[in-house]
Amino acid sequence: MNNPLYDTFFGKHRGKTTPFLRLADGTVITHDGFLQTAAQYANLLTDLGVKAGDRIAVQIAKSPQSLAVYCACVQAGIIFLPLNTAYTAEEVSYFVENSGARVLLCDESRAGDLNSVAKAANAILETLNGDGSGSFTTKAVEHPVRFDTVARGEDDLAAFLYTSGTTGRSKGAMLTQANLMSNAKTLAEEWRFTEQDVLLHALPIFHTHGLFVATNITLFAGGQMIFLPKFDLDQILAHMPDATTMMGVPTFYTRLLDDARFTKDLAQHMRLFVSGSAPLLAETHVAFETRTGHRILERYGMTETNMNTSNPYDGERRAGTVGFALPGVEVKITDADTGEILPQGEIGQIEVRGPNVFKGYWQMPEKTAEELREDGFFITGDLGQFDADGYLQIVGRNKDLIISGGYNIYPKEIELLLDEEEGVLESAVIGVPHPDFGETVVGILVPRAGVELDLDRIKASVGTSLARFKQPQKLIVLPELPRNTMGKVQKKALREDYAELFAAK
Ligand code: MLC
Ligand code: AMP
Repeated sequence: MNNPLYDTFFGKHRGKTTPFLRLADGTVITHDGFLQTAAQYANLLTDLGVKAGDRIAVQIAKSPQSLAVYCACVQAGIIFLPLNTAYTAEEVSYFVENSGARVLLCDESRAGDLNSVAKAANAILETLNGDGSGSFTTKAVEHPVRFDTVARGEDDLAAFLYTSGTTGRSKGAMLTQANLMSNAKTLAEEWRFTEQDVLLHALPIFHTHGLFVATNITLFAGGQMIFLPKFDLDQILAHMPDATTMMGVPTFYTRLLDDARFTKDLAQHMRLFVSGSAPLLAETHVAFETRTGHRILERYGMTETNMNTSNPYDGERRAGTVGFALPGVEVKITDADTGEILPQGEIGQIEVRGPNVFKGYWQMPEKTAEELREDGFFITGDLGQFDADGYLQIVGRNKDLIISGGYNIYPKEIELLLDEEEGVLESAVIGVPHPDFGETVVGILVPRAGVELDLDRIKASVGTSLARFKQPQKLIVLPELPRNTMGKVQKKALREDYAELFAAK
């Protein structure tokens, strides 16, 4: 059957007994073994009544099995919707309802919480744990290890990744087969990935970076991954000698540099280190080169577009920049008011167009129209400029967004919750510099007249709704918020006031 994404990433590895995944405990999973598990899952999902074009929501720990669910979805034409394992039941409930997911797959420990979520959304709840056990596995092993691949076209949807918005509610970015294939092919070629490569994979696989960049490139090139459940310094150091490449968010690199065991010797044989998802400080770039002799390759992307730009593999990897537009991708800097292209060197909004750019937000045509122009250019919400040699520099954001350890956090979502707390008149949530996460969340609260706010209670209260990584690390009480003459809250001033809050570790 013709299913370009399956054929390009998975089908071509059928029958190969070569290693695909190496686990921390030494277990090796071959390409064919992986595909057989995925085929069992595809059979089971079909048995459960899930059809091509349906969605399944997946909130499970990273494991070979969870990756096989992705493969099963591609093979059966089902739209894969991975979710951050830190999301609360309240957060998951929104994604399941909004996407109309037919199945919700979760860890057994969350089943109690999520049962009612699935029920309310009319979805089937199945469990799959980090060790591969669970109701999903028990049922899947009864199924054949071959599945008739469902025919799909390049324009068909392969995945939804939810991304929050400045208005609070998350939007499901619809990614097609062509989006994923074109980007994986381009990146594998640009970064010279081959079947000889062994990628040290410690990123989560519920986001673009770990799934669509790291994994898809490896699948495309036919290489292997050392597949670690999460970033753990000891494990990274232990497995680096067996790897050729690594991808990470800046926090990975600052943590490595903070450890004296990370030496030039340990990194010498590595072919490539890639960074993205958040700004890599120029000083980290320089410190990394000083320590290891390697220049980290920084690239720029986002959920809606996969990767847009990259520093060159050959040629100068310039610190503080995200390089050049990838082949086939157009990048322009425009005036936010007029949409006109600005002269080289001027700061403006970054717009991108190419086969990597998503199809729109699920059932949100107005939101799609606000960000995706009719001519195909996507308004990223990032601000940038081209330097004299054409390298793109990201200088800020036109959107109210905090990036903490590579996770996006939209202040509006937190402000809406804080504003509902008893005694709170209004709130402002800002990102301040943090030595480990790059930025972290601070909430500023203005109490109603005469009220003394109980900050511990407020923290606990928002904690029941919000994933841990979104929760303010500090709440600060102010009599009023700074505003400009138009009445708009001056977040820049607040960020400046609290810039040093987490300065020392
Ligand atoms: C974990 N915690 C975080 C956090 N990650 N807090 C803020 N920001 C984060 N990113 C909190 C936990 O809630 C917990 O809090 C404590 O830190 C320890 O948890 P942990 O699980 O042990 O954390 P750790 O393993 O240290 O995780 C940090 C991290 C991880 C940086 C390794 O967050 C990570 O892997 N980030 C990568 C994110 C990513 O893949 N982004 C790509 C998005 S795609 P407490 O209080 O309970 O102790 C994208 C497009 C593109 O942006 O261009 O790539
Ligand atoms: P997400 O919506 O989670 O995919 O995050 C995408 C956002 O991460 C982009 O819009 C940028 O703001 C940011 N980002 C990704 N890569 C980089 C980078 N190399 N440097 C600075 N910011 C980045």
